[in-house]
Amino acid sequence: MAHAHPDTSKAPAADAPTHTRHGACNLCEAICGLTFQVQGSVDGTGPQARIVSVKGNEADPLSRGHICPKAVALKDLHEDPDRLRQPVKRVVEQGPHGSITRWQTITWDEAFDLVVEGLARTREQHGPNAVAVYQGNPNVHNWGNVTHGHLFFSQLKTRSRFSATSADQLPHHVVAHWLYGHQLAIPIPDIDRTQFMLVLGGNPLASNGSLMTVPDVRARFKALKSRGGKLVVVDPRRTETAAIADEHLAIDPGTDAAWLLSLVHTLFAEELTQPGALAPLLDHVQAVRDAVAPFSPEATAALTGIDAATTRRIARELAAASSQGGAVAYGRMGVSTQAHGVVSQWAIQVINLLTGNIDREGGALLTSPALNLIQMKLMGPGHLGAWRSRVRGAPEFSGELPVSVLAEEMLTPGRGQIKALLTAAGNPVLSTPNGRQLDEALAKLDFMVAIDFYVNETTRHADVILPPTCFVEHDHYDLVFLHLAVRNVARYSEPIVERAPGTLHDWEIYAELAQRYARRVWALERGGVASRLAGLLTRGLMKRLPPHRLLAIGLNRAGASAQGLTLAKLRAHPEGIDLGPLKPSLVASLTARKKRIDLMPAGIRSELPQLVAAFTGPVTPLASPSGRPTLKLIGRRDVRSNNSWMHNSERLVSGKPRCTLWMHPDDALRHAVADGQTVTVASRTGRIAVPVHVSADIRPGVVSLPHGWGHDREGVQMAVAQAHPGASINDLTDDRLTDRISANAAFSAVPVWIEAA
Ligand SMILES: Nc1nc2c(c(=O)[nH]1)N[C@H]1C(S)=C(S)[C@@H](COP(=O)(O)OP(=O)(O)OC[C@H]3O[C@@H](n4cnc5c(=O)[nH]c(N)nc54)[C@H](O)[C@@H]3O)O[C@H]1N2
Ligand SMILES: Nc1nc2c(c(=O)[nH]1)N[C@H]1C(S)=C(S)[C@@H](COP(=O)(O)OP(=O)(O)OC[C@H]3O[C@@H](n4cnc5c(=O)[nH]c(N)nc54)[C@H](O)[C@@H]3O)O[C@H]1N2
Ligand code: SF4
Ligand SMILES: [Mo]
Repeated sequence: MAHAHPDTSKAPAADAPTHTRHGACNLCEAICGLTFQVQGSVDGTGPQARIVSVKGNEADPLSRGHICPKAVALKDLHEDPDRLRQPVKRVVEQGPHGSITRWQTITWDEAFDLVVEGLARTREQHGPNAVAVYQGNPNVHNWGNVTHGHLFFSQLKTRSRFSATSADQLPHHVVAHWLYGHQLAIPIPDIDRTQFMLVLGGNPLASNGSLMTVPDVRARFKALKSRGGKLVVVDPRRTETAAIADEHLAIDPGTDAAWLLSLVHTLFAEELTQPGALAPLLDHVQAVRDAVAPFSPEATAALTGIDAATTRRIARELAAASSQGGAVAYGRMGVSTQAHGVVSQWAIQVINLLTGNIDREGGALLTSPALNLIQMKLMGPGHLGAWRSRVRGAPEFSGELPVSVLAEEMLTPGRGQIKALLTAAGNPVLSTPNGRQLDEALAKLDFMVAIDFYVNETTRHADVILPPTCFVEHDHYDLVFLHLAVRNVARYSEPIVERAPGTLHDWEIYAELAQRYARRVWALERGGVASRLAGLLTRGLMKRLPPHRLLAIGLNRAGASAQGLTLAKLRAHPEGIDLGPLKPSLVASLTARKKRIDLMPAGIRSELPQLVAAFTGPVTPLASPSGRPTLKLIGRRDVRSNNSWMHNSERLVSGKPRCTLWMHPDDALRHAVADGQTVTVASRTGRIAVPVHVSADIRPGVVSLPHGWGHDREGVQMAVAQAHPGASINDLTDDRLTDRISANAAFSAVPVWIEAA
């Protein structure tokens, strides 16, 4: 790989002139527009540039100037001395006091050779499924991974594919696929026009929204209230969002499905259904009515902790608002990652459909992005259970197995056992259930490679790490989150600064890997010489087609350029181009895909009868070993944290430790623990020590911890994070607790107990 670079090694002088650059933040789904002040060269002609300041871009039609403290940390990431800029390989040496691991910098050429050889050899020896892939969350936040990643992954021909999706939003995709015929057909709440918003298991004031790209959500909720609308939050904790809501219902964790079925029950029982324009398309309405009959609000109240009168009132308020401007139920992480994630997300869609709020202003709508991945068929409609995992028999979804089975597929001998792993922009040791077990399994692999710029809890197990550039060093067009935004916007950002000499973008890494791997496994590939040659040629071509060229082609294909939306125009408007509010479009896209909406998919039809006893019978306390009182563990996000990987920025981790166990005063009394005291929390899978934060803002019997902490593992090379390690909630969560239908990780309501204070 020869990359010519001018000498940019000198830092710009302190009084060097500053330039203004517009970009976006890719850290979370809000994709806020940013304005950077940059000193030095931004085009490679002078000393390497330095970011002087980061501010919100007032001219951005979506984010309107909003940012959060993490945006400024993009500068810290750029400057972080711990961030890898060159490939490294792990070298274990025998010293006088035992073995020592060190990371040796190697050339890109050597690194690619090692990776291709390591993966190809495993495939030759153990078959394609012995090579696994785990793709973490930033893959969808970095468009080069979206445009070029599949080139390489598809070549591996492995069924052992995993991603953060199954520790997150998998139920949304299953339900979208079942109801609307496409895994990405997720209706987005029309927050700017609705009159009633019911939020379950989401805390957008901390997370800045999810499956709802909604920068400046606080102002949008305020506007909802000032136009006479209502915000209701259902969450076991009185979150930042619950605190500004009109009403907060502190539900018992893991019971949302029961409560939502009671809402559906009430809509039928009180004749509140009004499906509106979609009515002629709905199949099996009567079957839903019959199936929810046992789940009256009275029958589920003991389980959920929400009294029947409140449930009935919420159903009535939602129905009333539906005929006065629109209402929408929205559920996120907290309801996806539980034992009944799919049933919960299905019930949410059913409520929105039965009240006529899907595909209408003020309800929830599909978006109309300039590049529509559904319409352009750039993503398949999805499939569930086309095959099952080897050990547990968990279903695949759209070619991926749930990450809860990853460790057991590595640890269980037999044909198809995973022997090699590629992680790309992921940290599954901290982010997947029973992370400690995975940590141990990774240490036993024959070969591991990570595409990542940190030596963290996961990548420390790699044989080779391929580090891509960081966000401000490459251009960006948000292929995924512009699809999920509360307003239609198109925005392309140039790189903010010149990349460091000799570095590669993610897409370049994939393009190179794809080409070299194709040559290496030539003999293993099926198909004739012609098809194999075509594959090689495509890969050679894709190496010459950077993401922005594909964007230009895509805009043309989508017909967007016909309406004047070209790459040149996007370049002239780095703040973004407003394409207007969400518009009804579901019916048109439905007819093209799947003509009707089956309200009662087979997976739900067989599931509901099985839930009657559990949801409406006597409430059984959680199993508790040796008689210890058992608490239900849930998660938590903090605005200054970003999953597991922004903890190496001093400004984001300074101040009081945030990895604390929230506990209700009654439980603190029962366990004789005081605020600030460190306790050992245990579960079936492990134990961790964390300080307790006593607060009446959490439901009794429930404790909450944030995820993404636990940086004290040996070999991590992130100095700031190591100085603020915290402990990993996923040493307590359980790979055996999963959603009954999709096998998505069930992080909510994990039984834990306090071992020692
Ligand atoms: N208990 C519990 N567990 C959870 C959650 C929870 O709420 N509770 N949340 C879950 C959710 S929603 C998610 S999405 C997952 C996230 O889980 P993961 O995706 O596994 O983990 P992240 O912490 O996002 O790690 C991202 C990694 O990508 C690297 N990275 C960042 N940018 C780039 C880039 O541009 N290119 C490359 N190649 N690498 C990059 C970072 O250095 C880091 O190592 O965690 C899940 N785990
Ligand atoms: N600051 C910050 N922002 C982020 C991230 C981050 O790590 N930090 N991560 C990003 C990612 S990858 C994602 S997916 C999104 C997630 O965005 P959100 O879905 O908004 O995530 P959380 O803030 O974790 O909110 C989940 C809420 O569910 C509640 N909850 C837990 N269990 C239950 C339950 O059983 N029932 C109900 N009703 N509620 C429950 C929790 O108390 C919590 O308030 O955030 C994104 N934005
Ligand atoms: S809310 Fe913060 S982290 Fe999310 S995109 Fe905006 S600035 Fe970035
Ligand atoms: Mo996520």
